[in-house]
Amino acid sequence: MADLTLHEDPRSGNCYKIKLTAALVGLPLETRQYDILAGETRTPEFLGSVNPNGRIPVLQIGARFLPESNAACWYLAEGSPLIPGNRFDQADMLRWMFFEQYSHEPNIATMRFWLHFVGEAKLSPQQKAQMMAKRIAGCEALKLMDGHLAQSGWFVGDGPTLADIALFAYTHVAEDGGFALSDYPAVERWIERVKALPGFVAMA
Ligand SMILES: N[C@@H](CCC(=O)N[C@@H](CS)C(=O)NCC(=O)O)C(=O)O
Repeated sequence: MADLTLHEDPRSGNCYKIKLTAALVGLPLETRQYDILAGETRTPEFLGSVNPNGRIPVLQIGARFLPESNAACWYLAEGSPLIPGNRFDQADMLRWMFFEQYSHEPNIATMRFWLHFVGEAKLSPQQKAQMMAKRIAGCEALKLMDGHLAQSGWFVGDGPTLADIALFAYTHVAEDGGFALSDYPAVERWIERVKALPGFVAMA
C-alpha cells in the first residue's frame, strides 16, 4: 500500500476514527497537524492542495487526497473483518455510518466543540440559539443507540465494524459536550467493549 498520511487536528473525533481504524487493522499512519481554531485548514494552500472543502480529516494516500472520515475508514479497513462480508450487514453498517454523520456528529461533536474548545462565553448569538435543539437531537441519537445496544453487543453482526468505530469517536467523549452517558447504560458497556479491542488506541 502507498504511504499513508493523515492531515488532522488531534482534538477532532473525525480524525480519531481514522487513527483507530488504522491501529485496529495494523496499518502505519504518518500525521500532519493543523489547528482548526486558528483557521489552518482555510488557507489558500490547504484549499488548493489538500481539501477544497477546508476541513480535516484528509487521508493522503501517496499523492492522492481523500477527505471525509468515514470514506477514509473504509479505505483503510477494506478486506478486514471491520467490514462485514455479508451484503445486508455491509449496507446496515453504512446505515449506522450515515446516521452518525446526520443525526449524531452534527449534534454531539458540535456541542463538544462549542463547550469544550470554544467556550460558551465566546459563542455567537446564532450558536447559542442552536444549543437547545442540538442537545435534544444529541440525546435522541444516544437513546436510539442505547436501545440498539441493549439488544446487541455491536451495531452490526457479532463483532466490531466501522459502524462501531464511527460512533465511538464522539460518543465516548460526549460528556465534554454536556451529555450524561450514565443515562445510557448499554452505551457505557459498549464503550468498554470497544476500549478492550486488541490494538485499541486512545484519543489524543
Ligand atoms: N463530514 C466530515 C466532517 C469534517 C469536519 O467537520 N471537520 C472539522 C473538524 S472535526 C473541521 O475541519 N473544521 C474546521 C473548519 O471547518 O474550518 C468528516 O466526517 O470528515
